[in-house]
Formats: sequence, structure tokens, C-alpha cells
Amino acid sequence: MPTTREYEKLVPYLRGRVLITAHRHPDGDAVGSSLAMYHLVRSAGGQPVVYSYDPYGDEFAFLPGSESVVSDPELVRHENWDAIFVVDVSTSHLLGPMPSCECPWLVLDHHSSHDRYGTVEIVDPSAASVGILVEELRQTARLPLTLDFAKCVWTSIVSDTGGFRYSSTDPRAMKIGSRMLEAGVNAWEAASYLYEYNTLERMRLLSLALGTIRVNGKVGSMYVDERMLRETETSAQDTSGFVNYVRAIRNVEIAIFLRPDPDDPSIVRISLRSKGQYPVDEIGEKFGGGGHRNAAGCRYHGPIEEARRVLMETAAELVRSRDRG
Ligand SMILES: [Mn+2]
Repeated sequence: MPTTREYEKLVPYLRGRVLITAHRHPDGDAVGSSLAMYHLVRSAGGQPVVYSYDPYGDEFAFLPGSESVVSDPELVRHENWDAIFVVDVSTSHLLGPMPSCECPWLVLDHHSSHDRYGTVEIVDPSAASVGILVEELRQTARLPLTLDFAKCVWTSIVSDTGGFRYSSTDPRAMKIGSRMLEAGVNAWEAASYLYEYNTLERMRLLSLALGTIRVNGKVGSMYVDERMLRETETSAQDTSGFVNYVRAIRNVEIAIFLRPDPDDPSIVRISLRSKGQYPVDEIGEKFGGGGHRNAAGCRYHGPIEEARRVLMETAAELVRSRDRG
């Protein structure tokens, strides 16, 4: 756990004009921790702007502050920022276009493979989500715990622990979660938006994707291609969380999900998940990506069926080498 002294280095910047951003294709932790920072800076008397190159999904619209998020890089380029807060970003490649700013980059992250790209960095791989670090920063700064802030921290923890299910769920996450409930968070409100807010189109896409599931030993895979997206009138963003359906199969230890890159259809974007002992970040890194032990991602240049074959082979190799040793 970071020390009070480490958090104290960030406190003076909370009163400034700050830009807050997270990784592209933001998930619940990226959104929750960005917006928690937004409320924290506001209660400190600073002027925050949250910037996300990829707009937030509709399921996050219940979060206070989400209506003020800026996605046009031109709108943040020419400001005189006192600091840029970056949350949940392991490497600067995962950022959208950023303003060139002489100001300090202040980083809160919890990825184990973290490039040191910031001016001041708090990186704690033992934190279940970055929202936990934002809450610890709030306590250090002795700022009030508001309901708006609590909803964002709660969303960050719920998302990155899979609803308090993953092994990252620890006493620290539960204690901070409990504090957010005391502040008035409604667990069902968050869960209903995060997990039960599917469009009918997305469910139809899922039914097509489920038809592509293939399992070989401990490795399972599934994909969505351009044709399925056209047929169901959906986009690649509608596939978030699909990888979990592969992981949910009994005896599958490594789950692979593939889909076309929305920006470049010649690139396949790949999500990797593992249930336990197999480090899928090692697979991700082989293809120029990365992530956590149990959740990683990468890209592949080539047709989706070829990507699937190559990734399944690589995953099978990892299983073989681990099971031997
Ligand atoms: Mn995270």
C-alpha cells in the first residue's frame, strides 16, 4: 500500500486546473477512477476536466460527472494545465492524443507491468482497482466523502473485481467498498447499469458470437466479425465483456475473444482472460500488448480465423509449459 507521504505529493495539485484521463476504450475502473478524481479535485477547490478520446459507454451515464467528459482532443489542447492526472494506464501508448504540456504528469495505476512515464507515480499492483488509490488520496487530503465521489469509487471496484468475485477482492477493497455504502451508494443501482443494461442488438450479437465458441483442452475462444456486426447493427464496442462467456465454460482456463479493430478492420483486437494460474499477460506481451496476470489484451494483423488459430496455439503452449514445470 502506498504511504501517506507518497499520496501527499499529489495533494497540492488537487487545487489546480487539472486534466484527468485514463486509457482508451475505457472500462469501469478507467471511468470510475477518472470521475472520482473529478469530484475530488472539485471538492479541493480545483478545476478538473475529464478527457476520454473514446466516449464513455451508455452504461456509465448514471455516474455523476459523466455528462461533462470531453472527447475532442482539440478542446483540451490549448489549455494551461497545472497538472495532468492519468489513472489506470500502464503505458502511454494506451492514451488517446494528448496535449503537449510542460506540466507534471501524475499517475495512479495498479498494473504490474507499468512503464514509468509519469512525473510523480503511485503504482500499486496490490490495489484491486485504481478507485481504491483515489479514495486513499482523498483520505490523505482530508477531503469530504460525497455520494457522487462514492458512486464512482464503487463502480471502479465493482468493475475490476468482477462484482467482488475475482481473487483481487481483498479486505482493503471490501473496507473501502463498505465506506462507499456508508456514504449512500446503492449497490443495485450500479449493478443494474453495469451488468443489466444490454441492448437487444447486443444480445443478438452475443447469440451469433456464442456459435463460434471452440474449446481445445483448457483453451477456449470466440469471435465476432464484420458480418455479424453488420447483421445485428452493432459495433465493436458492443462486445465488451463477451470474453467472460468463454471463461465461464467449465475446465476452460484461458479464454480468448477476438473482434475487428473499430479504427482499422485489418487489425484484430484480442482479449485474454485466465481463471487462475496461467499468466495471460505473457501471451499479450508476445503480440505487443500486455495487462494483468488474469486479464490482458493485444492485437494481430491478419484475418480473424488466422488470429484465432495462432492465439489458441500460443495459449496451448503456455498451458503445456506451466503444467510441465
Ligand atoms: Mn484497472
